[in-house]
Amino acid sequence: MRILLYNPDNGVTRNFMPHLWMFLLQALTPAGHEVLLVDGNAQPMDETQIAQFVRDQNIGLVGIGAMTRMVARAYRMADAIRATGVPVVMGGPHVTEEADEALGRDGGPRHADAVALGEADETWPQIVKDAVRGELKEIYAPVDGMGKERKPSLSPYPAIPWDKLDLHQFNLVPKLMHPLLKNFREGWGTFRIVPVESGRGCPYGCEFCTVTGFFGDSIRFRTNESVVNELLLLKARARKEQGQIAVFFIDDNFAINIKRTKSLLRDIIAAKAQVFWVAQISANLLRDEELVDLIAASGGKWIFIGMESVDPVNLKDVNKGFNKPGEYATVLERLAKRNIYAITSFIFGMDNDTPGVAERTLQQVRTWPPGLPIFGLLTPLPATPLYKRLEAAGRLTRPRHWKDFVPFTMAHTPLKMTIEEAHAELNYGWAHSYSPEALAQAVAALDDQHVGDRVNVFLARLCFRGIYFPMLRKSSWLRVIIENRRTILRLFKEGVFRWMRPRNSASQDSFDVATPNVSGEANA
Ligand code: B12
Ligand code: SF4
Repeated sequence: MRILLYNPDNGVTRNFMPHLWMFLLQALTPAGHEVLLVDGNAQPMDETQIAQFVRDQNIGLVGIGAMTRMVARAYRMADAIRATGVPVVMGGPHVTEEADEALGRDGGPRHADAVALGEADETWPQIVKDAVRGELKEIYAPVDGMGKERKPSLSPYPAIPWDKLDLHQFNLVPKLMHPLLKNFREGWGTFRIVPVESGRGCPYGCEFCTVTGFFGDSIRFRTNESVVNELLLLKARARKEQGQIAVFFIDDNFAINIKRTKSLLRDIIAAKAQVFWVAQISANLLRDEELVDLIAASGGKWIFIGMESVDPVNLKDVNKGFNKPGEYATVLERLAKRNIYAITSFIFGMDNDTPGVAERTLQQVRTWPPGLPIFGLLTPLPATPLYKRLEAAGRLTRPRHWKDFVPFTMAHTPLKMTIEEAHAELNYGWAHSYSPEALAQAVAALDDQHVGDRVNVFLARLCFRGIYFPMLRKSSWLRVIIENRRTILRLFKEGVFRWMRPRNSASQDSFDVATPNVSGEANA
């Protein structure tokens, strides 16, 4: 059977990274089937096109995964596919919480033939077998013989054949630039950000977050060896293609068990498996100097920190009191000292927020080493404690907000400002952090750093701008490039100047040249 795994586009920007679930389910598909992957962010299709694709490719089963914000789009695509007579299975966090909605048991239309609840690592092979026999059940739940929920242990973990997969649709280097860039330094003909997980679960239970409910509060880890082997495979592929691969460790809190994270990072260093990587780590775990040393030595370049608010009252309200705004600056400086940058994520529209919250937040951000501030609105995602609290208090203005999804629009009224005021704060945060002046300042603040680091920060800011300001058309990119021409020209001149200078042996551009020694254990 030919199976299509499809991820709907988010309608705002081209996603910079493919979704892990597709590769994982592909690797877990029983032998004898062919699995095609289509990510709508990289290969946009409308309903007619996907139905045609399914017919042309003789697809026998379609799997669709979606977050809440993409689910309305996912349902429309599923409807078009089911109209061709091909069954659709849906999975992921949204339909796990709202299975009745997907199956049309809530009085609305039916969108899926079957729903995979929770983590589908163990149920997917059964789903495929049932589909072959034409005997799909409506619900697949990961349970043991006693009917108790069972979480995959991640050990063993399926080997994703990164060396053989067709990753064409996920190359971030424009085709035209390939011949020019493939011979630049160690090769930049392709650049891909690849999701890798080293563990699942988070015990913190922040009120707005789906993760603790979905993955559970007990954490499961892959073995170090399995992660290291995956990195080596990715590194070898990048080299073969004269390109680059960076890894996004998608664990919700990559350092949740510091001892284990250090041991993994040491193993990565010892195996020379370093690639540049990004991970999410909460600020409280970055107090450990040795951990931060190991992050730097193992290739860590960007750390995503869910700061959420600079107001301790807000943090306590959403059960994130372990974040201490007073230590944010110290943590960021600790990272910056090692050329590691932070993606600092903030939420506006919290209950203690008042008009002016964006400027108050930016006043703090401006005192920190430059990184990537990003902003969102407090969103009641289905089944989260936040959703339940707001529902019980009668505060939801759009209880099924995902059915009529509007990006960056609140679904409840904050306590101390109006919905419109919250939207204005969000807009202020983005506009003042991603204007050409703000980008130029971020680059200038790194004047004492290697030009590669400045280019890194600048390019990342350009890409992250697209989270909020639609960047789907080539003309939007062109406009942004023109607006930022002075900074681009400056970086270009410096880059050319540096490129023409002979390379010194301690170049920061490649991990193959020198591996810093960390606490004397790097090569242990
Ligand atoms: C990486 C990531 C991202 C990446 C993008 C996604 C990508 N390209 O991978 C980035 C950083 C861009 C991102 C952004 C956002 N994200 Co995000 N992200 C994640 C994260 C950390 C990992 C996703 C992952 O790969 N997980 C590991 C895989 C194995 O798990 P999985 O995807 O759930 O898949 C398993 C099952 O769900 C199931 N399954 C999934 N799909 C399917 C499909 C079929 C057919 C079947 C059978 C089974 C199945 O099987 C898989 C194996 O068990 C998750 C948290 C988490 N731990 O999952 C949040 C998460 C998915 N993100 C979330 C959110 C809210 C967002 C944002 C809206 C951020 C925000 N707060 O504003 C944006 C919006 C993205 C956009 N514009 O498209 C929420 C989604 C909640 C929800 N109900 O929708 C999550 C769960 C985190 C949270 N705080 O609650 N995100
Ligand atoms: S620490 Fe992060 S992943 Fe864990 S519950 Fe809080 S927001 Fe979710």
